[in-house]
Amino acid sequence: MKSKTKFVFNMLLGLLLLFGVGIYSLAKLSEQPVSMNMANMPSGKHDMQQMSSSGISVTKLTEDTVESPVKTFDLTAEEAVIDIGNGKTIQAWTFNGTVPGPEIRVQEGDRVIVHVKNTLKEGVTIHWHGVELPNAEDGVAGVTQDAIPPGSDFTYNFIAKHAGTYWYHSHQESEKETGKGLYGAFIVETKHPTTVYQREIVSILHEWDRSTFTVDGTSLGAKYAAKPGDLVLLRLINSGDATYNMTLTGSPFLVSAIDAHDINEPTELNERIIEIGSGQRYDLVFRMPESSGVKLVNVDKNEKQSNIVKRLFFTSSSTAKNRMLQATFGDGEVTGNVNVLAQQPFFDMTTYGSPVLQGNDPLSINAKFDAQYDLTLGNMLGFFNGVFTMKFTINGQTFPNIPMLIVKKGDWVRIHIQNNSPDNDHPIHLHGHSFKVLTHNGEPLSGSPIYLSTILVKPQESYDIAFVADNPGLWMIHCHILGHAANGMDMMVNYEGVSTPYSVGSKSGNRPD
Ligand SMILES: [Cu+2]
Repeated sequence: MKSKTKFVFNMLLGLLLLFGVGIYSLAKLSEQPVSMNMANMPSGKHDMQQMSSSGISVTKLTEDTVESPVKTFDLTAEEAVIDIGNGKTIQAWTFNGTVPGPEIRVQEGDRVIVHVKNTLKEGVTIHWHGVELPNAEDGVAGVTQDAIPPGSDFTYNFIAKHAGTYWYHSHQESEKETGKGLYGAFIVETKHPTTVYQREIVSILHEWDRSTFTVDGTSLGAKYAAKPGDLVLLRLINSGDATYNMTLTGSPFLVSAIDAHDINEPTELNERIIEIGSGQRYDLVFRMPESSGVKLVNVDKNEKQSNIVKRLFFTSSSTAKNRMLQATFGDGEVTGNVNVLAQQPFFDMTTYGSPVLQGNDPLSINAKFDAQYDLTLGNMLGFFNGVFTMKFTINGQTFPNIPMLIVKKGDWVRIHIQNNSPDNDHPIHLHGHSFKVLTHNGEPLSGSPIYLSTILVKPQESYDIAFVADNPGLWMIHCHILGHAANGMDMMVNYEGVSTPYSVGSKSGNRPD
């Protein structure tokens, strides 16, 4: 080789090597530590960090010993082959052999005792989504407990304090395990019913491999018996990742509760389209017509096509547009025209129902807050835990580098959430608390007070939310599109002075998302 050619060749080789080393070290640098203690995450407030490592352990934050009626349940995590219709069977991970798992139904004030046995080959937990319970019962692997190992068991013990629609799911590798079927409904009945329903129906919406959609475990369309004139309470739960655009046709309806919180003076809606974010629950009330049926349908609002990057790296954030997601009530024909539903407007929780006197609900935009935080949500291509992928960020960072929010017991906390992702919904879920929605895109709410445990933040939208820090512990706040959570979008809300003996990472095998 001529010396000049050789020189160029060597230089190119050197550059290539440098590039390779660069990529390798970027990937390496993004790898998570083998063991992370969630009480000692970066906070920017060093003194408080010290306190949290020496304070009360989450294991001590258990339910009071007060006497309550006891309801006991047994759940066994086990593999089962599930027929979801349309010729498709799933090698599912189940509780007690069914998907959804058994409905757990108790009364307000009951002590709920759930014995969980794990016969799977991997660890599991149960998280009680939306339930305000003591931290030790929250079921987050590596934060409030170790994942229940194969062949072992674990008992959850808490009092169901507030009536409403909730659900449960595994919070060990939650994207995989909830996706495979480890979920079910948790219903807390009110002790003082003000309305008598002739029918009560629980419908869980789920998706499988981002391609098959089921209502109540079937893609064939669920069928529910109901008689003419029946007043029906329909509890809708989104256990999937996508946002579901759902409406009822054939009867006007009320949204009586969202995320287990009653709406004040709900008004009648006709074919209004409800966007149900992952993890959210909507209670709908309708009366069966005299001779026709009622149908629950998924509506395609002709959203823009997902772009190539999204298709390559992550697709399930797009809105589910699938006719499999439907259910019929009663035997009669449905009178509404399903094909024109897409032109109906969206339901707007920020103007729905009536306000209450402020004295009865003091959390407001004018209240004095002890702590205020800004969370800006986004996504970008990059290395996350050693892999080049679409990562989902809060304030530009990914788990575990997102500084935790630190609160004290009794604090009034306000959080501003802005979604800067160009086309990803982010349903943000706070564990252990309900929060009040104060503003939407800077505008105060004008209808009923809205309390949620998961808020669907659409692209370019913002919300202010507020909560009272009345439940000490180490609590996750994360996107409930579990694929986003698994790619970085989760962080902690930690009370000062709470520690955990558990850790997240490959050493313990605890992976909450
Ligand atoms: Cu998200």
